Amino acid sequence: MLKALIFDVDGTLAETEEAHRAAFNQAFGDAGLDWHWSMETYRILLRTTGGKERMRAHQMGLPVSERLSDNQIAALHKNKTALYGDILASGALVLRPGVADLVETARKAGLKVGVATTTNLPNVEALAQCCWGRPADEIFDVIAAGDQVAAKKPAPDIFNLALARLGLPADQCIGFEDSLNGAQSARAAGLRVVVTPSIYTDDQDFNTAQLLRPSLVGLTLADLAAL
Ligand code: XBP
Ligand code: MG
Repeated sequence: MLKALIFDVDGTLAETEEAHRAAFNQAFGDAGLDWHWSMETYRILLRTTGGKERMRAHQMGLPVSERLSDNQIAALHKNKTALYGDILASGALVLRPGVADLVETARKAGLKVGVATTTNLPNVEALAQCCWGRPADEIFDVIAAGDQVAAKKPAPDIFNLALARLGLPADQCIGFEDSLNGAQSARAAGLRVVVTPSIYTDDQDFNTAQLLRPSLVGLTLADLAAL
């Protein structure tokens, strides 16, 4: 029996990563750093989930004398989050095709709708306001986000937290992801997973997903229940 849908945010609900990349680059400039992430660099850096973790991964390629402390990374990330919020507040994003319909259909059918994301909570709120024009807690029954868990995707922790908050076992839920890290996280939490690759993950291998589609357009609850 299908009781809940659990969505990743970045790349799954909307193509957010160009807004994240712009916010990172602006934060680097604000801090007087000469770091700049091109699309090619960012595709590689996205293998590391989480903004602070991604900055740490980036600086592993720099001389030790140029590396920032954890406190400096945290300050940079705080500004990046504010800048990302500004970008979304300007209305820069739309939901990916099929997302709004599936969320609405699920809610009308009495299913719960949750979020399991690596990005931090203010960014989920910013996306809900930008894309739905409503607060996140009116769209989602539970939100598991960012640093609420110690280990980010591909670890199962964030999906496990969403399941715990829903009070449901994994076999009554389906996860929605756009990336290999995300699909592995959902699978490790015991979920069936639907993958809709995004602009930065279209070269990844999703052979462990139950369903791989270009978008959520036309996907019905009956299709999901049959997975
Ligand atoms: C998305 C991410 C996030 C964003 C940045 O992964 O890795 O880190 O790129 O967000 P997923 P923060 O879609 O698999 O959850 O800067 O808030 O960490
Ligand atoms: Mg994602």
